[in-house]
Amino acid sequence: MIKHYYWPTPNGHKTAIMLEEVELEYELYPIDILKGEQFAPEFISISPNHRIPAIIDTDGPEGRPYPVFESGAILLYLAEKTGRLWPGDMKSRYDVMQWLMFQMGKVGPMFGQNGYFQGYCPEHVPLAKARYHSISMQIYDVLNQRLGEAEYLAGNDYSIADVATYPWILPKQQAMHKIDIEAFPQVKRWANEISKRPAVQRGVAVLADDMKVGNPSNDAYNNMFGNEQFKQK
Ligand SMILES: N[C@@H](CCC(=O)N[C@@H](CS)C(=O)NCC(=O)O)C(=O)O
Repeated sequence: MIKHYYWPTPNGHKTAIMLEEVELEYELYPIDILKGEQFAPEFISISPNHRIPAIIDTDGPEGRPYPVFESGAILLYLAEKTGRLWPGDMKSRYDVMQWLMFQMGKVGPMFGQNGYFQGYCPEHVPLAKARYHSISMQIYDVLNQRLGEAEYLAGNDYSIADVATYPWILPKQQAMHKIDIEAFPQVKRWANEISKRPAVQRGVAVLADDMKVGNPSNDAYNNMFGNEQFKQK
């Protein structure tokens, strides 16, 4: 059984979708990052960088409980455990790996910064807004080019690379990131296709009403972006 430590953000949606896709039995452990629940020592013992998502596989390697943090590692772990959304041959695996790494190393971190400066930063910082918006547009362009030559990010088949990337392209993310999806028709086509998958709809719906984008309270801001975030734990 998988214990899923989760809050409904783009990184959280990745593992929520994956668990629905691979149909493993799981229990939900909400970690409200607006309330600072991510700083509880029990959670930090599972996720040392106090970020969701995280899992514990109660039936891990050698039959022992095994904790995993970092969404990309969790997707790989669940893919390997189930043999799903992760191809068998080496070339196809590394086609997936490259786009998964691109999501983890570029899409998530840069869209995250763009979202912060567009939607959360209490100051108007024009240079930061322009910089992260331009980087995000450039990333959308890379995705658009790729999806013009392949149906899914890693080729013909839907994979964990798509599971990782799709939640960052949801309409509410586009709005926060100030992206006009019409300028990226292949990304629009791909996102539309993925949005029809029942497992994706179930995954994105988990606790969906609990996460509001923008306008956090002072406490929530401090927990996610302010003093609480940077205290030594
Ligand atoms: N690289 C991490 C990033 C996870 C992450 O940034 N999670 C955010 C929500 S999307 C979080 O838990 N924030 C709480 C905090 O920063 O304390 C991953 O992919 O798992």
